[in-house]
Amino acid sequence: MSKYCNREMDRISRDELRKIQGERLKATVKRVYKNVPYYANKMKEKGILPDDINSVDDLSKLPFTYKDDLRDNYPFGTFAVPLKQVVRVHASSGTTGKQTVVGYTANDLELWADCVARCLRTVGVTSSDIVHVAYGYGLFTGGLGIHYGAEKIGATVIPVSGGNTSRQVRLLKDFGATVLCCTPSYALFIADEMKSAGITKDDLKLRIGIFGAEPWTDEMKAQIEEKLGLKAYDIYGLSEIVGPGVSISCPEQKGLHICADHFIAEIIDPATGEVLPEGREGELVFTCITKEALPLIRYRTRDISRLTFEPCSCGRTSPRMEKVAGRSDDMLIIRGVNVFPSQIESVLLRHSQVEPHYMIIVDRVNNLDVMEVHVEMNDEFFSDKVSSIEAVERKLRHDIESTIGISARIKLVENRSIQRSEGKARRVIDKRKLY
Ligand code: DLL
Repeated sequence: MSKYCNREMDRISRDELRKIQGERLKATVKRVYKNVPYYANKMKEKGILPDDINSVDDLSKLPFTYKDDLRDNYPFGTFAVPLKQVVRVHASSGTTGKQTVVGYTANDLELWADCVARCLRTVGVTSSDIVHVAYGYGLFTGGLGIHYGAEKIGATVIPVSGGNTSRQVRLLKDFGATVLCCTPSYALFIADEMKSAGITKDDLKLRIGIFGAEPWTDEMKAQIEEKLGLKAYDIYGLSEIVGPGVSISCPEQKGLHICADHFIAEIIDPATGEVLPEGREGELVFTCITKEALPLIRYRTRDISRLTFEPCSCGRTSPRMEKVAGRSDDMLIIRGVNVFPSQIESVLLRHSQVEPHYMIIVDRVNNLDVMEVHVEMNDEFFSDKVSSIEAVERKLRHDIESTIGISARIKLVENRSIQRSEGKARRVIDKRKLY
C-alpha cells in the first residue's frame, strides 16, 4: 500500500489532522509561489508571502482560484511542474467556453487511486467484488478515476464506459457485477433498459452503487435502490481538485467523508468570500495540499453544501460535507426566487405515478418569468380517467408552489419521452438565456 492510502487518516483527531494539513499547506504554498507565476503574482497582489502561511488558520489569507483562472492560463499555464513530469491530462466536462485542463504526475495518479480506493472501502467494496464502471472513459475523470481506485483494492474491474445501454445490461448480467459505478441519471436509464430487456434486479448480483458527478436527491436514491436492488452511495469530486474520490457517503448516510489529509475544505459566502462557520450553507472551496502538477489553492467549486467536523457514528473523524444541493450557477432565479432543480425533483419523486425523469423549462413571457415542468408518468398512469390526470396535475402544481413559493405549469408526458442521459443529465432549458 502506498504512503497515501492510510485508513488511519479517517480516524485521527481534529488537532492531528489540522497539524498535518498545516504542514502540507505550508509546503504547497512555497512550491506554487516558486513554480507558478500565476500564483506568485496573485499572492504579491494581496501582499502575501509564503512565510505568512504557517497553519490552516492562515488559509483565508490566500487568494481564491476560479475556473476562469484555469481558462485564462489554458492549457497548461497553472501546472506547478514541467510538462515532462505530467503523465496524464484530463479536462472538465464544461459545456461553455474553453475546457479546463488538469494534469497529473505519476505521484498524483497514485494518490488519486488511493483516495478512490479509500472511498470504495468506506462503502464496503472489497477485492472479491466485480466493479462495472459505466462512467465515461476519456477526458472526463469518472471512468479512469474509479477504474484505478477499484484495481488498487484488487477488485475485478469491467471498464465498460458509458453508452450502448442494452450491452451494459447484458454485461451486468453475464459478468455478475456486484458494484455499479455511473451517474445517478444513467443508473435510471439502465433500470429502464432492464425492464425493456425483461431482466429483473433478481437476475443481477448488484449490491453497491457508487453514483455521483451530478446532483441527485434522496428521493432519487430511493428509486434507484428499489429498481436495481442495491445500496446507493454518493461519490463527489471535480476534475480541478482530482476527479472522483474527494469525498463519499458512508453506510451511516450522514454526509460525505472528505479525504481531508489531501484536500482542505472551506465553506464561504459566495457573495462576499467570507469564510462561514461550521454548519452554515455556502460555497465549497478546496485547497489541494498533496498534489504536484496542479495543487489548486482555494478553488471556488460553485457547489453548495455545508461542513461538519463532528465525528461520524461510523467511527470516522474526517470532516463531512452535506450532499451537494446544486451549483450556484445551476440555481435558477425565477421571479426573484432562488430555485434549485433538486427542490423540484424532491417534490416530484414523492408521487408514486411519477417516473424519475423530468425537464424544467423556463421562459420569459410579457416580461414575466414562467416555469413549466415536464413530468414523465409511469405506463399505468395514462390509462386512468381524465379527471384523475387533472387531479395529479393539480396536486403537483400545488406541492411545487408550496415548496418553492412560485407557481409552475405542469405538463404530464408519457413514459420514456424525456431524453435520457448517458453521463450528466440536463434538467433545465432556460430559454431566457437563449435570446
Ligand atoms: O464529475 C468528477 C466525478 C466523476 C465525480 C464521477 C463523481 C463521480 P467534473 O466533470 O469536473 O468532475 O464535474 C465536477 O460535478 O463541481 C459538481 O458540480 C458535480 N458533482 C460531482 N460529484 C457530485 C455529487 C466530476 N456527488 C462537478 N453530487 C462538481 C452533486 C456532483 N454534484
